[in-house]
Amino acid sequence: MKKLCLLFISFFFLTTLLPAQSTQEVAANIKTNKKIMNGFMDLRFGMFIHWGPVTLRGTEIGWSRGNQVPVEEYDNLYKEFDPVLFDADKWVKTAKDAGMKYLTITAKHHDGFCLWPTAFTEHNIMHSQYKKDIVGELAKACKKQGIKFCIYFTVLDWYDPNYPNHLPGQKEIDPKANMNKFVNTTMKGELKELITRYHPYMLWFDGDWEKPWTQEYAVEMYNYLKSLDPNVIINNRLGKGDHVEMTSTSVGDYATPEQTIGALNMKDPWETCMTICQQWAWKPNDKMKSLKECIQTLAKTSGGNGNLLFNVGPMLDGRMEERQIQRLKEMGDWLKIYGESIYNTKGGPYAPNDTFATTRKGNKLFVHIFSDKIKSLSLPGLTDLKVLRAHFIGGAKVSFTQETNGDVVISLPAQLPNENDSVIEFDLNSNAENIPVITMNKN
Ligand code: JFZ
Repeated sequence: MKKLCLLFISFFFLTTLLPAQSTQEVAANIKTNKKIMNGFMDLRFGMFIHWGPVTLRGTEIGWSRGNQVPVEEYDNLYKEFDPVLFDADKWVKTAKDAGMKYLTITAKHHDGFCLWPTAFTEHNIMHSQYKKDIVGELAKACKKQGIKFCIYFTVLDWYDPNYPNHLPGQKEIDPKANMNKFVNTTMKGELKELITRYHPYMLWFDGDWEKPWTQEYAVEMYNYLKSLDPNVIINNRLGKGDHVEMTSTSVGDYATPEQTIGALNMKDPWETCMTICQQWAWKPNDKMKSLKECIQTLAKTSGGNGNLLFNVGPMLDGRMEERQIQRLKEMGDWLKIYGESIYNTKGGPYAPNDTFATTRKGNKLFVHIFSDKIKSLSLPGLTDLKVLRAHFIGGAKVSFTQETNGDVVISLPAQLPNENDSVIEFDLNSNAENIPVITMNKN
């Protein structure tokens, strides 16, 4: 009787209470643990790589299919894809020399082409001229050179007949498609291969906005991936909804503002993804960002307490462009001097602007100066603490005064030590990480 009763109670719980639990609550319960997320956020700077057969045309990955490149032509490009100069070690070294701590490759973009030898579709690298496992070689090179290896994977698959949309922006659902089968067989199968073979540190999902993809699929997928690797980090584009900020219904571990620097957020982890040129995939003679823009983007991202996933599109022969390698190296050279004000820091307490950004670590407050037009800078609201000393990283002492209300006024020299971002290191008499967010008055 007792057993029967228990059985009844369990049955009641399973059938009545569990379904009543909203997707929202389920989603909130399954985040990656904080220690792992803190480790990720300490890295601050990673390389995004968008690459595939479409580089034979130099148009945008995925989106140019059926637009600038006819579908029939796009879908056959992989047969002539032969990036003979691809060298995983060189790519990873380029990332390392830039000061990047992780690397994310588009294993599969919306066009459905897979850069690894998957068993789930023939639309993969083994059926190109090249026939080498790009994902595997990058995973190996990252491990060897000591940077974290991560994988971009999109929900979309315009090539697979079971995925209900076959073209960019297609609204009608193909009645012959089978989304359940696509998700449970193809998508899960491919992701299982990726996780168990290459052990990615993070999975960068995309495509949550697609109609056939539901929040229920997302929650189930998150749990499935976590069952394969409980530590794998997952961005918030697995679940439906806002990319820019985490919400109560987010499925995933961190927010993903795109092509724009995220706002200061001391609570939720976030990572801005941004292109070094204009296009995600390689485009000949694409307009490249200046070194100033690159460095200040990284400093502002750190100042807002976020990471920067900076995108490079390698060429059809497998090389990265020399001018991009150079630009990245210049960022790395800046980081060699100023890295302590970026890696392992927290952003804030001020929100970054075009004049300055702040980062902090223990008793140190770092002030990144972007503009050489200012003679002095006021930092308000530093009450209950004392600034002991100040100097430019790698340079001279900085003169400042601290008023009785805590406000600090910095006098800047006519010539700043670095034209892109000169960093002043302030020693405080207490932990800078405990300062609450300070709002600047605009006047
Ligand atoms: C997506 C991809 O489509 C793009 O190719 C690239 O991989 C980037 C990192 O992520 O970009 C988007 C995402 C969402 C929209 C547009 C582009 N959207 O919702 O309009």
